[in-house]
Amino acid sequence: MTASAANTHSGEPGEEPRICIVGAGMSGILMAIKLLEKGIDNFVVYERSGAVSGTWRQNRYPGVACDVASFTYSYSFEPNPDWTHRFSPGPEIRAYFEKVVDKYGVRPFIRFNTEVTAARFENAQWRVTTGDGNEELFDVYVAATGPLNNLHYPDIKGLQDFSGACFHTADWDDDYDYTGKRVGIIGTGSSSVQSVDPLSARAEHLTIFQRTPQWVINTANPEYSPMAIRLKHAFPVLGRLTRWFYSWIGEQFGLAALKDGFRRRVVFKACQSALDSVKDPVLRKKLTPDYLPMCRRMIMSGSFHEAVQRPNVTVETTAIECVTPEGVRTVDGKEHKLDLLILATGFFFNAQNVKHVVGLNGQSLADYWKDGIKTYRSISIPGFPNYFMLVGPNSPITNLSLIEIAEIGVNYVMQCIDKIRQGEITAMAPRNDITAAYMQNLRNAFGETIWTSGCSSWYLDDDGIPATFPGPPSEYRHELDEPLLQEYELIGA
Ligand code: N01
Repeated sequence: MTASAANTHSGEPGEEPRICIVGAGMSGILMAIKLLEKGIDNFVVYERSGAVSGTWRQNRYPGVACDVASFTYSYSFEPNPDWTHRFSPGPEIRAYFEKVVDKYGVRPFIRFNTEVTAARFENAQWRVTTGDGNEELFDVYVAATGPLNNLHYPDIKGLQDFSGACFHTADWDDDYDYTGKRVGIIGTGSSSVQSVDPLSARAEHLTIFQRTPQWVINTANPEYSPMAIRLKHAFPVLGRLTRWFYSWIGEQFGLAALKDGFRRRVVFKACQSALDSVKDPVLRKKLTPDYLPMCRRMIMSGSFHEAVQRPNVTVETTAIECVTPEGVRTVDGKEHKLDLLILATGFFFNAQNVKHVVGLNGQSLADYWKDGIKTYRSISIPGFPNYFMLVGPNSPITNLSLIEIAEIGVNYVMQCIDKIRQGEITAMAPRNDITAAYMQNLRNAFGETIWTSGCSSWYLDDDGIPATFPGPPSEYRHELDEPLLQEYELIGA
């Protein structure tokens, strides 16, 4: 085991703090770019896989695409006139990040295939241990691990005994050809809904095992013509206007979730009309949720309702009893014979996977959060100095561009790093009383939102408290405009 103290910050003005970024996905890449822009190169990006782009590397299932418009799902400083669709396919988004990483010179700073297994705050620094047994010291720790990357596998009897192919949507077997196969998919979230069209187009039969129906908004996904792309190259203002328009739509959508009113009625109407396009009343009834639209994350798809009505698609609503070597048996005794079983069963919310992070006085983050997640403005945590989260719990993680949210967070963290560089402080952790008051305000505000109207969802913790932000993105931006040092415990000030 080695411990490297080289290049650590002495606390003297002008000294460069050493920064650790965990995750080379959308927000980790962004953090690295902004550090380099400021001339800071004393940082490491740890990436547990062998490639960049996070969720877009992990999710390669058929039909994977962004569910917010591409012109908002790109860095504000790196517009991409070449997006081919309104909601671009996953591989195109992945290629965008690969290109950006090279253009901004981030790749040499990434340690690929290196997982952070422990992070401990001791002697005013973060001691970071990786899977290969190495240890390094850092002044600042930036968690850029995204909200959803730890796969949830269902606990279904017999799953291990299935003799066909079986994989999670976020661990897709690229070599498996499902053409002409009998395919089953467990789950009806965004991943499942996006894949119903391509799967049913080639499979002999597709059975969707549905435990809970979902509201799906019909969102057309037109391809941009070569002429439209050329125009966006020639007149970059067109791309900026498109971005502004979809950001505005996102803001309206966010407001619909926050309070009752005409925006909410528009969304409800759109959901109902998408459902009404299902002609068979039996199928329509199966697909009808018993909770309000937007209570769970809204699903966007331009192909689901048409695809689910194909003759080779069955929506099975009888509960699963077990998986057998041949397929799935439902509790009514029916055997569904399958060649491929897909687990579209989602993720553990990342905030639940923080056992390896230990702050002041040896307290683990898991322990600090054992009675519910508490954050200061989504970005930092009392007792965990210089630990910053990008797109952390209590940031707006609903149907918005998470790139816009990450940019707000990175701007905030950069200001904190600047204060450390100036020698104003060595370390900062939010005050307990301020954080408690902040969380109380959030809880009070959640009462009016759609997320607490009665549904189960990955947004909610065990007590039914949403892990999102009860305000529009503009309010979040305002909250994270600049660090308020009086709300922090400061070390070395
Ligand atoms: O996962 P989910 P997802 N037996 O958690 C079912 C983002 N995303 O991967 O609802 C039977 O939504 C579970 O049933 P129930 C997006 O933020 C983005 O689809 O709990 N069923 C549910 O139907 C999204 O919200 C994009 O009753 C079981 C499903 O599995 C988030 O990822 C694309 C079960 C899980 O749905 C997660 O979406 C894809 C069991 N034992 C995803 N266990 C973009 O477009 C679970 N289920 C960017």
